[in-house]
Amino acid sequence: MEQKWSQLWLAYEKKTEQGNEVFFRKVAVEGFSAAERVVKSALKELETGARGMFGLKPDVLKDVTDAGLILRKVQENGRISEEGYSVKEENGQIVCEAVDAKGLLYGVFHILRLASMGKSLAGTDICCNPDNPLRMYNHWDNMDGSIERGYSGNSFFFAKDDVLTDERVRDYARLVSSVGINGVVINNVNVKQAATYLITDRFFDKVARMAEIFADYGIKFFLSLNYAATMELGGLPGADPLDADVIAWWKEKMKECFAKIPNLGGFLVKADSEGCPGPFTYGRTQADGANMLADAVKPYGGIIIWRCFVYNCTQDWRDRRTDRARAGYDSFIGMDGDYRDNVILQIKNGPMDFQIREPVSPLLGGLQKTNQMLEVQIAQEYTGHQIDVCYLIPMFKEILDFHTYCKEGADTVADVISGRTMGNQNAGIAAVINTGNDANWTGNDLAAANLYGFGRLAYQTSLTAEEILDEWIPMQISSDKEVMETLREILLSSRETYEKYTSPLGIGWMVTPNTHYGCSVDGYEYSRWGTYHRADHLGIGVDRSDKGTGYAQQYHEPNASMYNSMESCPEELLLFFHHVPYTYRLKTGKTLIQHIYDSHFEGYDEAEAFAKAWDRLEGKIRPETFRTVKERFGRQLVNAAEWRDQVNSYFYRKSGIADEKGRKIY
Ligand code: GCV
Repeated sequence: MEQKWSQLWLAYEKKTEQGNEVFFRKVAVEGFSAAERVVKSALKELETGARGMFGLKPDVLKDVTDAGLILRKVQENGRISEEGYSVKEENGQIVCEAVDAKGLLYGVFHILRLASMGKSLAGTDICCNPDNPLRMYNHWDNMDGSIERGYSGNSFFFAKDDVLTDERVRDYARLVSSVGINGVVINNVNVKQAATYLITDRFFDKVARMAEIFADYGIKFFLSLNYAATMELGGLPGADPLDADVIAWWKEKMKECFAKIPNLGGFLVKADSEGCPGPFTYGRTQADGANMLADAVKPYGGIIIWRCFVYNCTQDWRDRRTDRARAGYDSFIGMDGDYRDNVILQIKNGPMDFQIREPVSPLLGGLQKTNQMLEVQIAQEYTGHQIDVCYLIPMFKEILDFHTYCKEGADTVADVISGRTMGNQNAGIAAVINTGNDANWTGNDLAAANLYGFGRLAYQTSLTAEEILDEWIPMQISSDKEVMETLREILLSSRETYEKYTSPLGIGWMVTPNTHYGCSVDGYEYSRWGTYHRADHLGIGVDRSDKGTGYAQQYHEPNASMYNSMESCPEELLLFFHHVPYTYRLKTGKTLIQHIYDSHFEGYDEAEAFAKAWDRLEGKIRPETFRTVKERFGRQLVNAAEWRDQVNSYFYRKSGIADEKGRKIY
């Protein structure tokens, strides 16, 4: 049957050149029950891959002697951990070992990946264990089918206030488990209307059915909760986390939820944020709210993932003492160590909101006795709406590699969120996902590199951005050498290019309010959202040093001092931390204003070069992909030109300083 949607990197086109098919003819399962649901999925995946690549259906044998591929259960042995696997070719047989079925499934996907990349399986000898216990995708899907910050169609989980459980959900589960994702939150953190009822009989049956599809692929199922459900569903007058009736209601509700949805892992909660209710309303702390829910899910092994995106979104722009960047830390740091073991605080990578460049949130590693999870966004809300190309894995690598100085020897963000710093298991990484029901899932075909790459990075943090592309490009786009090289070049520089033509030096924002696509330099400048650039006729940037809002002091030393001084502050974040005169000389010797001009001209030129390089690949790429990506490059160019012209004209008029190179500025 012709599928209505693409299989992305699981498309498995014919790949006979490496002679890998010998391994796929006969498969034996040893120690695992072939009837176990995740093992069954692993065998099914092998079958799909073998059919596509070699046109054959593997026989499943009981005896390993004749098998080309052996799937073997082993005891935990210091080499392979839970959800880990090894793959080794021995005397013409591929042996995949794992201690549990999830590890086995990941091992099978690894074998398929190598074959699909066109690598020979002969001589394979690898062992992989996941770096992060929790590796999650967060959907911001609404029950009417819309997706908050979605740029690739509508939801494939919901439509018309109902839950969908069709083959697309299964294909989604296959895709994300193939890159190692083990948890999915299906609904938007802004839980309203029908979504509040996901934890009631109105939807339990369908939700449980969907959760079972995920269970087949070793994925735990999570829901976002409405913190005020006690009022909206329970008829109680409030949601005070210390109120006995509220506590009792949630206890009963959780008992019901875990009974009705066996594959439920727990809940994600956005509280006291952007209009969402929360414990602050009752004079309680974030810990009070999170702990109350954590106690209710504890008997069922559930976890509460509590978001730290808490800030005052009704600030007065004239108020220069309130700094949105400070808010997350100020709201959570005082209760470090007060959270239950089954609470995880989920922290956005930066203190603001997924800008093209922000410093790492000081809460990460600032908290030293609390479970932490990193939240990043592959939905390109502020990074080009999946119209503009923006490969985000290099940014995520930077974040993970950042030294927080929280503990000698294990202080990077990667250490903190993997559990290495504190020895905790409830930790991990989540991404706000970029999918929708477009046939290609991600709007721009090239945005699938982020969908693929995030999962791979979450599983194996040491993978480089280049290695991830070397896996993804040949599987989904083409293994042609010129295509590989061109795409590698475009994708690896795409984040910096986007930064250059939008908002360099860490200033961020300057986007069209609400939609967050396109330039509007002052769009948010005189509004309540707390996202200012503070440009005047002399300079630009926000003073967050000890003479300004004091935000830089939220970091451990030596980061606090580094950010505090204009001289030692990394220049790519200069305007995030300092208000800088246009005449200030950067390390390149250029003045700030000249840097702004140059960066925007360069950014546009680079985007133009991407479009031209793509054009040269015509005939080497599937026509549909070629055409749709070409169309997006065209739109990216229009966007880049608008940004360049608006930003340059704005700062030319503000500063009165002309471009040294005399280029066209309006
Ligand atoms: C889901 C930003 C986005 C909102 C989003 C919010 C959040 O403010 O613009 O759409 O809401 O972040 O992360 O909760």
